[in-house]
Amino acid sequence: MEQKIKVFLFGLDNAGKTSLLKYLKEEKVDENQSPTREFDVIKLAIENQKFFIWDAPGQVKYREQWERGVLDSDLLIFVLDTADNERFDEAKMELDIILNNFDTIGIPIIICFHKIDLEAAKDNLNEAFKVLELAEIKERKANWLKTSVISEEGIEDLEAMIYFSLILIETQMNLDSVQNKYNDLE
Ligand SMILES: Nc1nc2c(ncn2[C@@H]2O[C@H](COP(=O)(O)OP(=O)(O)OP(=O)(O)O)[C@@H](O)[C@H]2O)c(=O)[nH]1
Ligand SMILES: [Mg+2]
Repeated sequence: MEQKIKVFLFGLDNAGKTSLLKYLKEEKVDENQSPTREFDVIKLAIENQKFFIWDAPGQVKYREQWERGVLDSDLLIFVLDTADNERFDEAKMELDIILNNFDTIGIPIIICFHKIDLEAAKDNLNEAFKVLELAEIKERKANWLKTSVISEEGIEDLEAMIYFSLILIETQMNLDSVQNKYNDLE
């Protein structure tokens, strides 16, 4: 049976999640991308492996749905609008809610410092690192990169990171099954 990999893509409204996902899937940029209003599940194939990416709606009124949307995820991707430092604290708060969610324990995360084509984003990068406290993320694999659908920076690397996260997931699945067999012996 084909393995179903679920990826939870989240971040504040206007961060650029849907744009990034569209670019990964179709290499297209929609200048008039409208805000997402409900979870959109997009199938993305990388090297014949299918990933089911849940694009979360970022506006405040939809965020309470994230708790349900994140269930059974294999990988988390957090997108930050790096140009908008006025919302870094809000972004950090929402990131922490998901990281502290019991259902996401041990699940790897990729952080995208997005819109890096903008000068403001480049200027804010150090501040973004400090506010998000990535070094403090414990007991899960965390990776970060700079991305943009305008300059295309980081797009191929992001694809590679998503793909290689699969190895981590498979390793964990194998460990789980070894553990189950071991338990059967007892
Ligand atoms: N400069 C720049 N703008 C971007 C980039 N990615 C997205 N945008 C713009 O950012 C705005 C928001 O993009 P969306 O993809 O709708 O953001 P979202 O995170 O999906 O927002 P919600 O669906 O409301 O949660 C749009 O105007 C995009 O054109 C980028 O890499 N660089
Ligand atoms: Mg969206």
